[in-house]
Amino acid sequence: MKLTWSALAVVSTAMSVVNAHFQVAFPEVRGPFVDDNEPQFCDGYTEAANRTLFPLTNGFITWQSEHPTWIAGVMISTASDPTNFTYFHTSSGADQLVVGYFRGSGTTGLCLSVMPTAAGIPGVQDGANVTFQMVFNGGDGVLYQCMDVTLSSNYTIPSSINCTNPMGQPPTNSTSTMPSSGATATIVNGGFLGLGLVGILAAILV
Ligand SMILES: [Cu+2]
Repeated sequence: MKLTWSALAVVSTAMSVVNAHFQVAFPEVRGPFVDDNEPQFCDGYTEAANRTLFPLTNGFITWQSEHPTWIAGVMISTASDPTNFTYFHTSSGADQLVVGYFRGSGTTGLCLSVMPTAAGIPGVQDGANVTFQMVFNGGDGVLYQCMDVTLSSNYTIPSSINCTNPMGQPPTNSTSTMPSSGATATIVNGGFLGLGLVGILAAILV
């Protein structure tokens, strides 16, 4: 019986690794990561929660990935309690983006540069309650995590939270859509900086 349970534990651990997708570390997400729910809106959390301060300019999102290559982007809602995807769309139905979709690589120490006001989205201003929804595809479907924040021109992210290699850029095209597959998508925007640094490091090592 003991053997059976440890075998089950091994299988369970292996499955959780397989199912793991991506996890945001900063700013705080709506609730504890639930990998089975990550294909759903806001990782399954439909109500705003754990609202924290976020800078009006020069912000970033730190995160990690279990997939070595991926496509990522960040949508924004200016509603105080966005409960479904409609709140993250423009009036024309496109994804409302603060980080345009781009292809990148890496698993740890990842961060996305977020300039909330750069896209010129109405309502993105000092004191506004907004929600970021990070969108990710590492090859096993589109995944989501949400961060409810209050934008503040007086707030600076503590130096203890590191973003040494920011990736992503403000979207230049508001109609950008999430590529349907990590394998075939083209680089929509950004991403070259991080990949370029990896290339330089590889060149040095060689
Ligand atoms: Cu995954």
